[in-house]
Amino acid sequence: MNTANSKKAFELAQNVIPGGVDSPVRAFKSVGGTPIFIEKGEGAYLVDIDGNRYVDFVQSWGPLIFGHCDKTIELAVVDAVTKGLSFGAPTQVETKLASKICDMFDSIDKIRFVSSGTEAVMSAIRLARGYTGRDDILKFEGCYHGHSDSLLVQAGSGAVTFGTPSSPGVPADLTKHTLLAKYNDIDSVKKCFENSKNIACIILEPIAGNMGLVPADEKFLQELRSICDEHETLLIFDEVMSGFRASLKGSQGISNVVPDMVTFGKVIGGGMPVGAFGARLEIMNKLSPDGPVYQAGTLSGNPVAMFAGLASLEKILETKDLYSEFEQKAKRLVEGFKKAANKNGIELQINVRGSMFGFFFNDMPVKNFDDALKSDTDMFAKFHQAMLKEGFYFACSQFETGFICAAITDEMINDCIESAQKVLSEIK
Ligand code: KE4
Repeated sequence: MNTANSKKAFELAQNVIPGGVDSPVRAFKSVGGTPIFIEKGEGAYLVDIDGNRYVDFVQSWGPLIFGHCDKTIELAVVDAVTKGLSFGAPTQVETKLASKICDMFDSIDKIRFVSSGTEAVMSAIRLARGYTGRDDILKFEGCYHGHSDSLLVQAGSGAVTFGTPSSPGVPADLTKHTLLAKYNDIDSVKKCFENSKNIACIILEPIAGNMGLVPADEKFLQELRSICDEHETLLIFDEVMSGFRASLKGSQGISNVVPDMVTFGKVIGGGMPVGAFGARLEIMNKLSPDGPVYQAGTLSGNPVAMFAGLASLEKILETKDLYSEFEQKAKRLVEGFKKAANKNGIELQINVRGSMFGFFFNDMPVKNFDDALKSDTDMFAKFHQAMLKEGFYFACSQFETGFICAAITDEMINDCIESAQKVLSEIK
């Protein structure tokens, strides 16, 4: 596979952009090789600047549920652009998209749009702190919620539950308000509540996609709900990735547990920059300009992005059996991988939730971040690189999630499984 142009482009990019990329994971550091530079998308495919075509199982990390250049979404964007790119003033399309999302969730009376998932989570945390008057927050090892300071936290020494900064530039003074617990481990959560009577919220990915795909146990979610009720702590579901991907209602289409606040992103922007956070009236009324909790954004609710998101959501609601078809394809794909791996003496753990799928080169089921870290990342890297050469584009890290989109056909799934059988027999 010729990637000469991508190699050249990557060299040039690194002269003027840190790491040559605008988001670190794109640099292929954990899988090796040169990141491929994209020329265009076409339905289920990515085409790189050397003319190579790949079936895209990343879809811009989740937003493109109908694949690239979906005509419906494209027309909505083109039409919006002809009326102007941005006004910094209210538009009716914001109300339309907000109403559509609020109508889908009993627990959401109002929603605020922002321009990224990071912004949505950062704002939700501030609102939870403002609403409860408490400073501490609780997150889980292995869950990623964007790069705002309070959430760039790693486990402190085993004894303490308070986190330490996971990045230079984040003051320890800030992260001392962030407690860390173990995913799917309710005792570690109880320990945090013994160490702090000042916890404003628990935030988690109810279907974790940033340590690889690791769904929370239903019992664990129920216990989190009870603990939050007992301590009057808000439960925040970060569904930036799982929203409209795990099911029409994200984790809430699968679990019976209802959070106090939800963050969204990705799919609700249809490929354009959008994030959002929503909750019941008494919480959202605390938000400026109604309430004292400040939050703002020049391009928040950008009309072009709103029309893209609205077109995406309307198409989702109009498409029959969308998620059952996604789930069938996702299951067939990773079960095909597992069968091929086992045939070659390789252990593979697989997970599926709607259009989301994950596979770990690991001989034990993965229930939390410690388990995920035991995966064979070298094997993952070899698989990723080899599948790229076969024309299949997967997330460039063992600790990410793959996606099925509506443009991916059964034939593409069959071809991918066939390639995986070939690759796994070569790399074992
Ligand atoms: P953004 O700021 O990247 O739009 O959203 C942050 C975020 C928040 N919450 C969850 C559950 C997320 O998955 C994300 C972002 N997801 C990653 C993919 N693992 C984005 C890819 C990247 O960082 O380049």
